[in-house]
Amino acid sequence: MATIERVEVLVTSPGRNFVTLRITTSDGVTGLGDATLNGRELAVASYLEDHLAPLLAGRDPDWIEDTWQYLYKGAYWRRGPVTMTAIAAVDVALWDIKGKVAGMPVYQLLGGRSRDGVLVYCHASGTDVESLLDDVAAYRERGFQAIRAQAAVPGLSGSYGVRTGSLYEPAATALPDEQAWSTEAYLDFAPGYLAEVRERFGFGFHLLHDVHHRLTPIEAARFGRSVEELRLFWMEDPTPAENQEAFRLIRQHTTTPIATGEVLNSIWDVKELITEQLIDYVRTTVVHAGGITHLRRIFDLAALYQVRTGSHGATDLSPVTTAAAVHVDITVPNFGIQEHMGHTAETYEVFRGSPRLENGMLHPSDAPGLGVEYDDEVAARFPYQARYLPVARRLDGSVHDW
Ligand code: EZ4
Ligand code: CO
Repeated sequence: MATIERVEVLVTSPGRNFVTLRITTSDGVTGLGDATLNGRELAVASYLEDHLAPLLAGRDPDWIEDTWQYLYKGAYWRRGPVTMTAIAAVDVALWDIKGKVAGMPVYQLLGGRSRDGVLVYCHASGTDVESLLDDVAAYRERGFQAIRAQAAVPGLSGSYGVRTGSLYEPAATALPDEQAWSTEAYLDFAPGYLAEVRERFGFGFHLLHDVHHRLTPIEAARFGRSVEELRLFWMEDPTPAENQEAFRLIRQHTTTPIATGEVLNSIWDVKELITEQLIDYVRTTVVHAGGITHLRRIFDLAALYQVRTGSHGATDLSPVTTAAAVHVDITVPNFGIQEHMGHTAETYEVFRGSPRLENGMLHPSDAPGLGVEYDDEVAARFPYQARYLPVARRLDGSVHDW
């Protein structure tokens, strides 16, 4: 029997921070798992290094389900992003190892394909409407079939989700950037530019929009209703989801499809959303929702209620997560769409072997395991840098209450 021999926590920042777990067995097989929790990276690194690594040494790497239960139930403290990201990293690394030992890509271990490729959506954004339209045009030319559109609200210093440099990166400052926000200004502005996108480019592609949890339920209901004719693929995170019941009110007022779950990390966090059919797409992903083992459980529950998948895939999810997500996505019957933003060239030097992107679809590697390798030498050139997500303040100076 092979045993887990080495557990390494690797931190690198090739344009942004990534925490990666590498497990090596006594047979010399290695597996990778992403452990990146944007803005709270070192908490997960410590959880893995100080609390999980000592428990993993000597265990049988074959026992993935048992290891998941042992780490989750054994913690006593349940759920939460730090715990679930740490467990996810272990889980994904063990799936990678299992695939390498079996000589199969992970998607084969999960039952094999349900589809030819994984439909992705990209991020178009603009500091004004014209630059957003240019960006949409560029992504259309590159063959993307689904596009998220965000434009900066005029007069507001911080409109979350808008690219300012060459790469979209909301965690861009050494301390949290405090940005002004006005719901009224946003609600007056956003439906108009989404309409302009449809006017200019028509309905022959999927159009998405991310509200980033910035509306109350009744405001979200009004927003959803006001864009119904634009036939959005979804409106994302219309309101925070700690209170799952809040989505019922939105649901009662609009047929605009609803997606949520990128900040949620367990099946319990999405249970009412799914079983009461309050959402159309669940956005939990491998890295923050307990790995492949737990994510499949969420997706299977969702399938019973005609809720489709739409996993988070922003820049803070490493190429290890992209690969793992695509292995899962290609197999699940109720797959909906996968977010894909891509990474810096430096990131792809550290993580080699990402899924292939063609005509707006991602294709998993057929190499055994996940198909991603980590280059320690390149990674060492990019030390950790403190980076935080912004905080929004209302015009009266208070931290926003959503
Ligand atoms: O705010 O990944 O849909 N994508 C998003 C992202 C998230 C960041 C947070 O770390 O909303 O931009
Ligand atoms: Co989002």
